[in-house]
Amino acid sequence: MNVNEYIESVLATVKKRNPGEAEFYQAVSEVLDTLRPVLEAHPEYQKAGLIERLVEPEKIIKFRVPWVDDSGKVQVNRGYRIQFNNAIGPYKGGLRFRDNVTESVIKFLGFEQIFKNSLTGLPIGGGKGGSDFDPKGKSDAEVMRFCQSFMTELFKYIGADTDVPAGDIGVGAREIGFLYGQYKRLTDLYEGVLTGKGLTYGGSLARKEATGFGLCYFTEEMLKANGKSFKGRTVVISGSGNVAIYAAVKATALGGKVVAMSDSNGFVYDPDGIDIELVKQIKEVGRGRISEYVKTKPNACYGDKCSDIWGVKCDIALPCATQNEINGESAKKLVENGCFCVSEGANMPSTPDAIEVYQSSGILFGPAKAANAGGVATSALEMSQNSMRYSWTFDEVDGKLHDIMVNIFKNVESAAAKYGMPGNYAAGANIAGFLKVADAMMAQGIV
Ligand code: NDP
Ligand code: 2IT
Repeated sequence: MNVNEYIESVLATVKKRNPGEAEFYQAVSEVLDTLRPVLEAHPEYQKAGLIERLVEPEKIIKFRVPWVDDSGKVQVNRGYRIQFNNAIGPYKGGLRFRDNVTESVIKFLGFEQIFKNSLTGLPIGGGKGGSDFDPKGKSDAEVMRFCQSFMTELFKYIGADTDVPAGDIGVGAREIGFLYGQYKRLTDLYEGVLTGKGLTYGGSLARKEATGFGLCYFTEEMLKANGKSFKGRTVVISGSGNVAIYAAVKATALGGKVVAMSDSNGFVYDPDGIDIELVKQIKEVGRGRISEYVKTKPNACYGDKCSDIWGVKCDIALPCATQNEINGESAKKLVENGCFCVSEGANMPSTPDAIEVYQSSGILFGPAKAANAGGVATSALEMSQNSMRYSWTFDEVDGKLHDIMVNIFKNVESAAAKYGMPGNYAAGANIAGFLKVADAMMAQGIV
């Protein structure tokens, strides 16, 4: 079987074995498509059935999460933890709480996490989990009861040296606190089993900022390599959660002007530049809606369709909300309006059609696996600090994060060039992330 036939046969098996799981299939085919030259150069991978093993999660844990709401009614959600690959370290990856979470979504996220975690250069394997529970609109007491029920099952499968979950959409400091409290109660262990913890109980300085800051460090490096920078550039950032807010902070600090942000209901455009403190107040403190922004900003306007944010004229777009939020049509709008760089804070925010538009129009494209790896990298730094029973200062962690992101860019850039696709950072990220995992899997035998 030649390499093309090999890839086609693996994809056919993925489709058959995971019926209807569109997001998972999308993530796998995007990666395999870019690995052709690597598989040509390394026939031993095919012989060892490496790709067949890589696309099959090592373990899928799926469970009922019953809890009682404030009115006394019993609610039932579904919990997941997918331990995808631990060739290079304990499973590591976030938990997502959102009503649209399915096994396919967790699988795509877990699969991408393998390569992202490898790119960080730190010893962490790939995993992801979550639930179709949405904390939005729930009371703190309801969120706590849900988190306690979720952890009552999950704790059996995780541990500081086994599998270390963290946050993602819908899981922030509040949820991590409740989850950690219940883990400790069930196990009597005070260990670094979760990252993104509060600063008083083992959290790392700069973890909250890390994904957004890291995204901008990576993007600045990519811009620099192409003779550009954030300075004086107009920036559009989708989302207004953890990643989006700190991307906005850093993009502004690097000289960019952020003019639009969004949530799942709509977007705001502020020609004077987004007031990030106000966004923090609305979203982090008030858990409110981005539409509230225009109440205090008369020059700003609100649009009630979140995808219309891609029609706002900008130089640099940083999608930081969710998967498939930029389709081919939105990508075309970005290009028509002069956008020259798209760098992904969210996981898989661009559809395959959108990526084709970027590539055919020569846009600088920073793929999620590389561009948003700063969050999990800093989670790994939190694990190190927990193991040492020590804490680094903000500047120490931020400095390490910066170096990690610069290194990721360099590795991605050189892998793309080495395998004949210079400037194709999506291919470079997949290849550089894959090679370390592949090498470890080869060394460890057929497991
Ligand atoms: P948050 O829950 O803090 O924020 C999510 C934001 O995205 C909110 O503004 C939310 O709006 C918006 N959003 C969610 N779903 C949709 C949707 N279907 N359409 C439009 N907007 C939507 O999550 P994070 O900021 O942590 O995560 C954002 C993205 O970054 C995700 O793709 C995540 O996987 C990725 N990521 C996160 C990392 C982290 O460290 N947290 C690390 C690496 C990647 P609303 O307020 O209406 O819900
Ligand atoms: O997608 C991601 O990399 C995250 N949600 C962060 C995972 C982590 O373990 O910090």
